[in-house]
Amino acid sequence: MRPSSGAPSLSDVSQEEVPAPIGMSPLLTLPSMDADRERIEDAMHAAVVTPDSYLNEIASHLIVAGGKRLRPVLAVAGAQIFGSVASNDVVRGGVACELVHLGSLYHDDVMDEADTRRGVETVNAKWGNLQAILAGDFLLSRASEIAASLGTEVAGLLARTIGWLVEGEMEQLRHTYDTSRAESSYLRSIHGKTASLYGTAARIGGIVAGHDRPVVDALTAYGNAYGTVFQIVDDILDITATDAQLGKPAGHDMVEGVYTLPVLRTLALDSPASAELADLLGSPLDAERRARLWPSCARIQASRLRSTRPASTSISPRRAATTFPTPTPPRHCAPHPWRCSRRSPSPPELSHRAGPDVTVRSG
Ligand code: GRG
Repeated sequence: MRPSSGAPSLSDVSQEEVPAPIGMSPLLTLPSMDADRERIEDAMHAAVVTPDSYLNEIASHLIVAGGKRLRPVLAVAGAQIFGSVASNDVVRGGVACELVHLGSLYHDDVMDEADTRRGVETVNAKWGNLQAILAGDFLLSRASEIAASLGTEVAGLLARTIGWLVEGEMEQLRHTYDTSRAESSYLRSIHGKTASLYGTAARIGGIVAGHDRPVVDALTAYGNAYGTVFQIVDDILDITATDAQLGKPAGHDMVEGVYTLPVLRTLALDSPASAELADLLGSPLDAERRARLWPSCARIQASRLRSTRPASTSISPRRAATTFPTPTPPRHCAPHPWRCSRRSPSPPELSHRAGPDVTVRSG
């Protein structure tokens, strides 16, 4: 049914018309970043080497396939804010975070029964679920080993962050096919599953570089905000980008019952697009409802995340990063403010542009 509002159908807003989504992170344009990324690449490959050639191949599969390496990039950028060169330990700290990210992708692809990632076959599709789970565990073990070599604070922080990833994923799981999912649940989930690892990467960069605590805390807040925005953009792209642009199937989240911010905002609208979407979602899709999903997505694009709520409910990256319950660091970590609050120190002027400038606005 075509809505009377004149909202475009899929033929009006084809996937081809969507602009290429993946912009270059400003972090990658920092002066020394080309050389630093080579160091990161070498350290990534070195970290997963084992005498077992079978495990070697499986554990390095997604590393070879590519990836942006944003977590180590953030650690290095955090270490360099006063102009010094990042040490090898900083690079290794960032690599530990990237290995956690990678291990979580191995497990996530098993849970989702995913076939493609980074434009190649997933580990589970190529070798099987058991191999993917074990290789994911191996990546986590290597990450832990590196973190332990950097001291108890880094080791404790990384261990706690793995817990946050699981908590974020569990929050998402708890609300599968829940069309009345609150935005607070979405924000809690993306903080755990994505933003916390970015915050930890930036924090480890600051700790290992020996920066003062207020600077380390500011870097953590920056990393959390960066990761929050990153995930919101990722969730929008899941609806607006093509399979080729993503390197994995688009629209996957909605089909799997994971209702993210653009979907929740659309459902909250008093509009034909909202009514149509609500009719489609709420349970696993049969073939007929699945076929109607893309045209509905075109209308989500057309709605441009506008909601009927007043502008005061807008989520800025900073607000989004400060909305979650404060995670508690492990006991042996020095206490630190995990979110910006009036009591937290103001972030210092960073010597580079601060992350993607994205605000999700209503109204
Ligand atoms: C075993 C650590 C562990 C966790 C278990 C499965 C799970 C709990 C968590 C998965 C969390 C998850 C898949 C979050 C999504 C993170 C995300 C935004 C991935 C895409 O990151 P990019 O764009 O990917 O940085 P590349 O390919 O560039 O590395």
